[in-house]
Amino acid sequence: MLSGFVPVVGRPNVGKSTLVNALVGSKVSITSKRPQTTRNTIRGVLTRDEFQIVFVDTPGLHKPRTALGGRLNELVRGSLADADVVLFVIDASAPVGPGDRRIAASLIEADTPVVVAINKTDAASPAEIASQLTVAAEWDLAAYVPVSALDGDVPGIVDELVSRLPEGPAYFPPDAVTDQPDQFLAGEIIREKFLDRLRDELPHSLAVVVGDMEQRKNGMLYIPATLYVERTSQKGIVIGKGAELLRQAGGDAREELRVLFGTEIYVDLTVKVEKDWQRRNATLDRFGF
Ligand SMILES: Nc1nc2c(ncn2[C@@H]2O[C@H](COP(=O)(O)OP(=O)(O)OP(=O)(O)O)[C@@H](O)[C@H]2O)c(=O)[nH]1
Ligand SMILES: [Mg+2]
Repeated sequence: MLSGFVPVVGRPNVGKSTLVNALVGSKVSITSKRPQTTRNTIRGVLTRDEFQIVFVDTPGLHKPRTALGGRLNELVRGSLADADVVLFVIDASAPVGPGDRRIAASLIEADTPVVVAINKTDAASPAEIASQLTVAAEWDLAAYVPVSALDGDVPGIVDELVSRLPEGPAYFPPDAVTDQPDQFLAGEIIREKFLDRLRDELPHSLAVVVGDMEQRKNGMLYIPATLYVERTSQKGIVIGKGAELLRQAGGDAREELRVLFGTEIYVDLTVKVEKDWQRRNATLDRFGF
């Protein structure tokens, strides 16, 4: 069969994770309107008789301002080193910028084939799409495909990728969509529900660490999660007035986890302050970055 690894790269917030979910046909990676939502490399697998594509969703490439930011960029570079084909995502609804150009330049240097997805076509006029295409065409990469990941309108991407894959083994069982441990996935879904409801800079300061999950005798899956913020003032915001935010976001997470794991869920949330964790290497190690 044809098989290989396809890192999905681009600036923060261009829709990489939404696109991976649309291509895999299952939610493997959380998404949000906040930049820098994805903080790990997340594999999403698409298997057919003739091929297996292992998509590797990656954090948005950006100018790092913290130790975490630096680590995230390194993670993307590492995933590019193992690439068979690269899927480079740009935003059709915003002009091609210096961030996109920097990424394009580094991709041109490596000689892995690059397929460019021009995403968010639903939010762009035909003239905007055409203009972004014209600018990006100058990079002379392997293929250019306009898509709307949000609408699940992603025609042609899979064909463009498969036609450039080498012969290889199936890296994952045919029914696998991801290789993430349940514990990690649960933490991500909890984090997503807080990102949906938090404003300003706080999303960057939030980390979620899930402890040992336990199937209880009453049929409930018990999920203990600690939410880490960077300052005492943020703790109150995450909890909310009368613990309202904690209850609402916790409820959203419980609902999605119930469907995902097919069992009743008890999400036990604790909020702690871990001062400036994004900037401290020891904490980043402990949080698994
Ligand atoms: N209108 C529109 N919005 C989209 C589309 N794809 C993604 N989005 C939105 O763009 C925002 C960012 O999407 P993500 O998939 O989280 O973006 P990302 O590139 O993974 O972001 P990072 O992980 O932060 O780098 C979310 O609000 C998505 O709903 C699209 O095709 N059309
Ligand atoms: Mg993402």
